[in-house]
Order: sequence, then C-alpha cells, then structure tokens
Amino acid sequence: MMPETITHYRACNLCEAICGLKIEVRGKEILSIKGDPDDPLSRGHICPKAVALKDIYEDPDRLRKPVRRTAGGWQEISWEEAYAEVVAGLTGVQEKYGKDAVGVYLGNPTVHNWGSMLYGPEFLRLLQTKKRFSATSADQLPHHLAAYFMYGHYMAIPIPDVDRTHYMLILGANPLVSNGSLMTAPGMDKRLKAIQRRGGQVVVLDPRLTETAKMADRHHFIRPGKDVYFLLAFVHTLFEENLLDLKQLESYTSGVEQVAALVRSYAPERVATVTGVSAAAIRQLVREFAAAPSAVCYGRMGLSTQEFGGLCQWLIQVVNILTGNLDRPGGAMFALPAFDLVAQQVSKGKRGSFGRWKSRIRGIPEFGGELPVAELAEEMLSPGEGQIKALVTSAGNPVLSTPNGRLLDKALSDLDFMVSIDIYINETTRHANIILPPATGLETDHYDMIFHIFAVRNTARYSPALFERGEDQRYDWEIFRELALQMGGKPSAFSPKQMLAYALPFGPYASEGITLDYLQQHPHGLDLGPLQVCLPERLFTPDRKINLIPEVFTAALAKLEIPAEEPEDSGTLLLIGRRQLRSNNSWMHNSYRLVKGGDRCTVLINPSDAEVRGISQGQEVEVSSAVGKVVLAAVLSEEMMPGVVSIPHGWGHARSGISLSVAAEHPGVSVNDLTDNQKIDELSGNAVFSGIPIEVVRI
Ligand SMILES: Nc1nc2c(c(=O)[nH]1)N[C@H]1C(S)=C(S)[C@@H](COP(=O)(O)OP(=O)(O)OC[C@H]3O[C@@H](n4cnc5c(=O)[nH]c(N)nc54)[C@H](O)[C@@H]3O)O[C@H]1N2
Ligand SMILES: Nc1nc2c(c(=O)[nH]1)N[C@H]1C(S)=C(S)[C@@H](COP(=O)(O)OP(=O)(O)OC[C@H]3O[C@@H](n4cnc5c(=O)[nH]c(N)nc54)[C@H](O)[C@@H]3O)O[C@H]1N2
Ligand code: SF4
Ligand SMILES: [Mo]
Repeated sequence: MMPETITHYRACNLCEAICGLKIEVRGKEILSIKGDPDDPLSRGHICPKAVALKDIYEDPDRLRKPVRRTAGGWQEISWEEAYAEVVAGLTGVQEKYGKDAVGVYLGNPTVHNWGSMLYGPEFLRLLQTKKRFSATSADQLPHHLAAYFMYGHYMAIPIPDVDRTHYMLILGANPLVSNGSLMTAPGMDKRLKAIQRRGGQVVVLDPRLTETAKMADRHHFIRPGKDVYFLLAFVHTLFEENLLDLKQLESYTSGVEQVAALVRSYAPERVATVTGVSAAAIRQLVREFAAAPSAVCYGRMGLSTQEFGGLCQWLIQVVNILTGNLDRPGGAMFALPAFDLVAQQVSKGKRGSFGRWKSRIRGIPEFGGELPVAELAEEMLSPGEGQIKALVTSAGNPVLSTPNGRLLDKALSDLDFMVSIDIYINETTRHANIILPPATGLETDHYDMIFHIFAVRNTARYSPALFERGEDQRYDWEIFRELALQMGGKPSAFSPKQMLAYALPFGPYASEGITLDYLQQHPHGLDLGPLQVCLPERLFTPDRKINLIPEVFTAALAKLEIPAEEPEDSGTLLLIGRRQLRSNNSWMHNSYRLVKGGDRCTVLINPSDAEVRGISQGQEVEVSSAVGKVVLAAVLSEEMMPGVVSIPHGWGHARSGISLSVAAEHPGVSVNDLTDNQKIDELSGNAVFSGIPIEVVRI
C-alpha cells in the first residue's frame, strides 16, 4: 500500500529569515517544499535554498556515521569508538601541553541549531581552554560590542522596525539577497516596497549597485572601508545643524555633549573625498533622516567586516539615539522572544565579557570568551606556551570562510589531533582525525532560540522533525552531551524540547498561555505582535542608562585619522565580497539545483577599470593580494564603483580529499585566499573582508 501524503509545516533553519515552509511528504519521499502563506512572519516568502533541504536530506555525500581518517582513506567506525578516540585525543594533548593547547572553532550553523546552543556550552566549559574562536569574529562581533557597552548585554541588539519605518538608511547590507541579517525579516522586497508605498524612502550606501540598491529610492557609492568617516560626518551634521532630538531617550542617555566634541572635526566637506560621497549628499541624507516621522540607520556585514567596523556599529547606534529613533516604532527596536535568552542570562549575571584575557600573538582582547579567528592560524603555527596543538570544529568551514584560509589550511595539516562535528568531508574537515556527523535539517526538531531575538515582529514556532533520525545517527546536542559525559561533566538530562517546555511558562508570554503544547497546536507559528517599546526597563547596563561614549570606542576614535588622498594611478583596486541567493556561505554547493547554470564565482569589475587593464567581458584574470592569488573570469559591470571589484565567498572546492561530488564539479576559487589575516579591526578583533588592496591582470 502506498503511504499517505502528509503536509508538514516548519521553519527553515538555513538562514536568519526562518521562513515558514509547507512540505509535502510521502513516506521518506519529499514531494514538494513551498512557502507557508499562513506563517505570521514570512507570509509565504521562500527562497531557492529551501528546496535544497531535500537535497541535503538525500545527499549521498552526507556523512551518517562517524569516520576516522587513515592512511588508506576514511573508515566508518562506531559512535563508541569515535567518542573514545576523541576524548583520548583531546585529553592527551591537554595533558601534554596544557588546557589551552586545544582550540575550538564554532561555525555559523551553530546558531541555527538550538541543540548546539543548549548543549555546546557544557562541553566547552569542560575543555577549559581560552582558545575559543567562532564565525562571530568574521561577521557581527562589532554589533555585539556596541550592544554590550551601550545596552549592557551583548545580544541586546536593536533591530530596524522595517514594517513601520518611514526612512531606512542601509549601509553594507544587501537584504534582498541575504534575506536579512540581525534583522529577521523574510520577504524584504515586499517590506521595502511597503515603506515606499507609505510615502517613506529607502537609501543605500554600498560600493556596488546591489539588488537592494536597485530598488531603493537612492543609492550612493561609498569607498570600501570608509563608512566610519561618513558616519562621523553624519553625527557632526546633526549637531551642526541643530537636528538633535533625543525625545524619550533624553532622561536615560549619558554622553551627548561629549559626542559633539568627538565629531567636531568631521565636517562632511572634509570626508567627501575619502568616502566618495559628496558633502551635499551627506547633508541631504542627514536632513531627510532627521525630518522623517521615523527613521532607522542599519548597517550589517559590509559595515562590520572592515578596518573600523567596531566604530561603525557604535556610530550607527549613536545616529539612531541622537535622532530619538531608538526604541520607537519605525526606528530601531528590541524584540521580545517567547524564549527570552537575554533575560535568562541576565538573571544569572551573564551579560557578556570583554578583555579578561588577550590573544597570544597580537594581544587582542577576548570577547564573550572568544578570540579573533583571524589569529587562529598563527595560534597554531607559532611555537611556545599556549600553542594550539589540537582543534575541535563544529559546523564551520574556516578554511574557506576566514581570512588567509590557505594559511589555516596548512596549519590544520600540522595539528596533533583534530575532530570535526560536521555533516560533510569538506575543505576544513578533511584535516580531522575523526568526524562526528549529526542528523541535520529535516531530521531535527527546531525552535529558533536566536533569531526571534533579532526579528522585526514577535512570533514563535516549534517545528517537529519530519523524519526520525536513523538509529545510527545522533543529533548535535546528543554528540555534545555524550562528549561532556565522557569528560566527566554533568550535562542536562533533558532534551532541547523538554527545556523549551520548561522555559516557556516562565517567559514573557506566559500570562498569555504560551506553552509548548500551545505552540504545537499552532504549526504555522504564533503571532505575538509588532515590536514593543521597552526602555529603560530592558536596559542591562549597571546604571540603567545608555552610555553613548564607552571608552573602547572613544579611545579608538582618538586614534583615527582621515587618510590622505590615494594616488590615482597606483593600479591597486579594492576588493569587496558578494553574497549570492543560491549560496549559503560555503556549504550548500553540493546541491545540483543550487549550482547549476553558469559559473557564479566571478570577479565583477567596472568597465573603466577593465579597459585600462585590457580586460574584456568573460576573460580569465589573475587577482592577487599581499597573501595570495586566484584565477577567475571577469564580468564587466557598471554595478561596481570604479576602483572596486567584487568576488563572492564560500567557493574553492577544488582541493584534494574532499567528498563533495557536486561542489567539486563547480569549484570556483576562494576569495579568502586573497583576504589578509593580518588586517583586523583593532578595536573589536573582527576580520576585515572589505577594502583589501588587490591587483587584477589579464592572462
Ligand atoms: N543567500 C545567502 N543568504 C545569506 C548568506 C549567504 O551566504 N547566502 N549568509 C548569511 C550570513 S552568515 C550573513 S552574516 C548575512 C549577511 O547579510 P548582509 O549583511 O545583508 O550581507 P551581504 O549580502 O554580504 O551584504 C553586505 C553588503 O555590503 C557591501 N559592502 C562591502 N564592503 C562595504 C563597505 O566597505 N561599505 C559599505 N557601505 N558596504 C560595503 C557589499 O557590496 C554588500 O552589498 O547573510 C545571510 N544570508
Ligand atoms: N571573504 C568573506 N569571508 C566571509 C564572509 C564574507 O562575506 N566574505 N562571510 C563571513 C560570515 S558572515 C560567516 S557567518 C562565516 C561563515 O563561516 P563558517 O561558519 O566557518 O562557514 P560555513 O560555510 O557556514 O560552514 C558551515 C559548516 O557547517 C556544516 N553544517 C551544516 N549544517 C550542520 C549541522 O546541522 N550541524 C553541524 N554540526 N554542521 C553543519 C557544513 O557542512 C559546513 O562545514 O563566513 C565568513 N567569511
Ligand atoms: S530565505 Fe533563508 S529561511 Fe527563508 S527559505 Fe531561504 S534559506 Fe530558508
Ligand atoms: Mo554570517
């Protein structure tokens, strides 16, 4: 008898948009994956990656049993053997060289996996190592730093209230392709169009005329890495033209006069050349922003991963505060999730940390117990006390995702021991001695512990697994739990689902009867309404005030100088990245439906820059930087600001020893063979991906 067709509703766990999906299944066969029109947050939105959940589920290259690397190739082993070898490998290195000889790297899917979020920490605690790294320092660390110092908790990041704003100023983000980040807002095209329909405006500053910029009311090119000067001029103009209006924030914000002094020398006229944005344009933006009924300045990845990313994220907060747009409908607001992780942590005295210790090589302060990933390779390669000799990676592919990935690639091959918790043998995990593969995607249940904190509307949704995990498979949380047990720890005996059931009755919507049972009765998700005004109650700073001028930022600002104009004929171009709708960082290129079609790993270059180099459309070029070179096809496009070129990240699958049969046929090259691990934002330790000097020559 044919099994019946069942419809499942669940949240997509691939990116921050957490779209509601409607999935039809017959037995083990996935018949269709569509957007769920009844999801209160995504309202039917979906992107091409969601359908690839089927490909990941079915992928014959995906590991389902632990494997051990041997001289003769990879060998499947039992979980018992694998755990025993991992614990022996890690403790062996720690006994010989000390606790800090074991490093840890946690990648991006960790935050999309509540099991890892709940069970990873106990394992990390037991390792007792100060050598912890994650994708955070290749991404949003500056946001956390600003949140920690200004609002008192590193996760207290205000989110653009896109659904009510009248003016959205976007710097260094391309939500039409990324589907939004630190702004869970599925269907941004509709949301941006709605701003325009209610008479508002969307303005984008980006070195590329992006998909988002194309639908904006206005776009300005800005020179890569120079946003800090634009933002300083913005704040300067607010003071100079008397456009300040803190409104309700006045009574609990300190440092306003000091800000005036800090920005005094940054008139728009002084920064126009360095930023590439005219003084008139800057002044117009400031006036429009201040005059709008509500406005929000939003800067994301492209703003964080630059030389002064820390200062940029601080200044964005300053802009929103000085114009009275923080904690105001249509401005930048805080979400209130049903599983209120921030309040839970605060009740335990956990707000984040900064500077308790410093990195060994470059003396960068720890943040949240982590060191900058740009230093990971050197921590392995430099001999001496504290050298990393063994590594744990979980849900990360730093060989492709961190600056100067080639150096890391080399460092990994010299380790005494490495274990990876991952579903693939890829550019990073190929160096592991043991890979522990978790059940993933549709085999897991899901509650988004993290991205409801950053959502533009309060909603909640619990999704059961579609498919039982195989008897031989383990969830990420089971792997962390077993490792912790074998290392003598006492991990919780409850499953993530049991923890959620326990937490909800103590959460902010308990009085409205939101329990796990109630969530399960609402498979499309629950609408908990628009973002709410919540300050000063939800300020977690010790004095319950917003500090506009934390010392880390003012000290870094004091060292800032406006650089001299660059010589026109130096021949150097500046490199930036490019996210692509059918990629998800490095790890979804093994889905044929996502990689088919033409080669997407190309360098975009302005026709004028191509012409002087004799480069024609589609021609192969060599791109070189201080750390490496790659060869790829050039695409000439007026989308690029003159002097700037763009290469997407996450490609570079032509390395030996990986087991990704589809990706290997569509390899591309890794842009992080060009980015420089020596270049970091000194204030935050964040990696720098924007504004890397490079040369492009025709071959
Ligand atoms: N399809 C898809 N979606 C994704 C991802 C993916 O890989 N693919 N990754 C997910 C992840 S992990 C994240 S963090 C988010 C990121 O989400 P976004 O921050 O929206 O990411 P990007 O699309 O990289 O946008 C960065 C923008 O900054 C611009 N830029 C580069 N340098 C500068 C600069 O110096 N100044 C200014 N003003 N702009 C600059 C780039 O041209 C680009 O348009 O996306 C998530 N969503
Ligand atoms: N040049 C440049 N570099 C960048 C960026 C850029 O824009 N430009 N973006 C940066 C950003 S924003 C980020 S977030 C980082 C991402 O950096 P990483 O997190 O290091 O890289 P990913 O490609 O996301 O790798 C995810 C890994 O998780 C595995 N995985 C997938 N699902 C699961 C699961 O359920 N469990 C486990 N255990 N593993 C799983 C995949 O197989 C893959 O190995 O890259 C950064 N690097
Ligand atoms: S936008 Fe993100 S969450 Fe939505 S379907 Fe695509 S990958 Fe999934
Ligand atoms: Mo990211």
